[in-house]
Amino acid sequence: ERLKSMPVSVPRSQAQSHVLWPEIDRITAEQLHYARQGVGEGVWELFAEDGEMRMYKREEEVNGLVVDPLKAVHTVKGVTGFEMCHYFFSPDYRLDWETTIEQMKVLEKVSDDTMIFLQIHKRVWPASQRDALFWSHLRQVPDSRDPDAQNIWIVCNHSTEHHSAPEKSNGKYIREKSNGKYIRVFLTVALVCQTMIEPPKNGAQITRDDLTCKITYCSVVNPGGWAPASVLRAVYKREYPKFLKKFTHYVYDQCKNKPIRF
Ligand code: 18C
Repeated sequence: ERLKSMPVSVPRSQAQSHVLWPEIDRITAEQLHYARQGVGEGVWELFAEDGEMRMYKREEEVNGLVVDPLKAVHTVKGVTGFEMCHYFFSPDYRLDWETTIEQMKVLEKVSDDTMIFLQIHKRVWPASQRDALFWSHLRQVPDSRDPDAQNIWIVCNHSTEHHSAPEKSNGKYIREKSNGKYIRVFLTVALVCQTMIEPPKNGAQITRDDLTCKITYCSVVNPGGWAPASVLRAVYKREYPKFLKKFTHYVYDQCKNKPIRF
């Protein structure tokens, strides 16, 4: 009885005193909820499939700009949800797996689990080059009702503003020469990962063979300015599957000879 009523202890983020905290907290919770909803009911259209990976989209436009929401599910053996989220969140590994980036900078380290990033992305012909400024937050899912909750982690990325990189002039803070040529995209992205453990027989130690990571990746990117719809759709149909395959292989490779981290 006593155990039942004990709160699940999830460490509180040190980012709580930051001005962005209410927004970070709210959007992360919303994205978690959204990620956990399935892809049934015919609203989502499958557009890519490879092994365990499935990618779905919904075609949507806002003021003539393509903003198709994307939802992907994947299952990867041998890694934990924490490991996946750690490699997705940390700036140290970003350039190892992120192939759409030209430059990346941490504008502010709010705390160990919350940072503000500025990224310049590769240009896609014939559109203008894009940049993205967003907060990124890593957390363990605090939900005491779900017995598996301790095994769920989320990284949420969401566009924001920052005094050190106003729109249209930010390039100069990374690059010597800039004339404010970047169009800023607006993004909301969530990576939610759950570790499933197959209990080893006769109480043996858990090894990587006993682990399966269930991944959900959700993304909405508003291109922020003119971009031809057909090119944009062709780009994301190619780039999202490429990303999820490359990223998950990368994490698998990084982790395979290291101790398991939950
Ligand atoms: O989630 C991912 N990465 C995170 C860390 O970087 C973060 C970043 C999100 C990416 C936002 C997209 C930025 C625009 C990119 C411009 C296009 C670059 C393509 C280059 C190809 C050589 O959350 C993983 C991201 C996975 C890949 C995303 C591709 C998204 C395409 C969306 C198109 C919208 C931009 C319009 C550009 C004009 C195209 C005609």
